[in-house]
Amino acid sequence: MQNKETCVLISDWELGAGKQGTSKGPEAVIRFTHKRESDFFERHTVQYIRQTQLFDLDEHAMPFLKNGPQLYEHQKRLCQSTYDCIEADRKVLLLSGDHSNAIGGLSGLCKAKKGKNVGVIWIDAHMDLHSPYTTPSGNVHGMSMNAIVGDDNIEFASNAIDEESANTWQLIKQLKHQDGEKNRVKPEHIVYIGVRDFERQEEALIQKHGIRCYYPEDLAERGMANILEETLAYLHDCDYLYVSYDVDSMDPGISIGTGTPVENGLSLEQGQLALKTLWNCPKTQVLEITEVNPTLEMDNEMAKAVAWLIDRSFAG
Ligand SMILES: [Mn+2]
Repeated sequence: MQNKETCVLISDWELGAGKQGTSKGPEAVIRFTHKRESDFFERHTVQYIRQTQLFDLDEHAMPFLKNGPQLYEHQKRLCQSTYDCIEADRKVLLLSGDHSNAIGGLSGLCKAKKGKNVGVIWIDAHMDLHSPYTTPSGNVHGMSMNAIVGDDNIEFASNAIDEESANTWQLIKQLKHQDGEKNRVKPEHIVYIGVRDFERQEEALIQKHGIRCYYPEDLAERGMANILEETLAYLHDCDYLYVSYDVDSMDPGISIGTGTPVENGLSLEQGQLALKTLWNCPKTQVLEITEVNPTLEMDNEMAKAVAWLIDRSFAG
C-alpha cells in the first residue's frame, strides 16, 4: 500500500515515566509478533537507540524535570536517527519506552521537514501538555506535547524552576530546530483522540490555542472511522504527519501492562482501525507506539495486544 520503505526504530528510554519497565516493552512486542508467525520485523531494517550513561542518575537533582540531562542526551540521539531515516526517504515506525520519546521522534521529523507544516495526531488517554512550570510529578512523559508546542504555560506556573532545569528544558525544546529555523508544530495542526484524563493547566492550553480534541463521547457518538476522516480533513494543509499511539488510549481491559491506565478507552478494534488508516496515509512520516510496560503484569497481555495490532495494521 505504501511506496516508501519502512525503517523501524526502537528507543528504550524509560526514565521519562514514574514507573520503570517500559524499556522492556518494544522487545516484548517484537517477541509476540514472532509468536504470531509474523515476519514484519524481519522484512524491515530495525535500528536500536539504547539507553546509556545511566550511572549518574539523581532523580532529586531536577524535581520538575526528572532525569532531564540524560533525557536530553537520549532524545538527541533518537532525533538524529529519525532525521536520518526521513532523509533517506524512509517511513518510520517507532517503538518506544515511555512517551517522552515523542520529543526525539517528533523533533527529528520537524528538523528534517523544516519550513513545512508538520501535523500531530496524538492518540492517548492524556494530553501530555505539562511544562516543568506546571507539572505535578516532574515526569517528562507528561510534557512531550508541551515541548513541541513550546508554550511553557507560565500563567499557570506553580513550580519554582532552578536555572539548570530551565536551561535543560530549553535544550530539549530546541531539539526540533534546524539551521536557525525554530520549527514547532502549530496548535491548529494538532488533533487529540481518546483523551480523558487531564489537569486544568493542560485544559487551559487546549482552550488558549483552540486545539482540536476528540473525547470518548465523540468516539461513542460518531465512531472511529468518522473521527479519522474528519481528523485528516482538518489537517489538510499539513505536509507531513506524526502519529503517536500511547497504549493507554485503549481501555484498561486491554491496557493492562501500562503505567497509567484510564477507564473508558478505545477498543482494540478502534485502535486497529486508527493505526491501519493512519499508517496507510501517505502524509504519515512517523508512527510511534509507546508505553508498553511488561513488568506490570504476569501474562504479557499488553505486548500480545500490540503484536496483534501490528500484525493487523502494518502487514502487506
Ligand atoms: Mn502519553
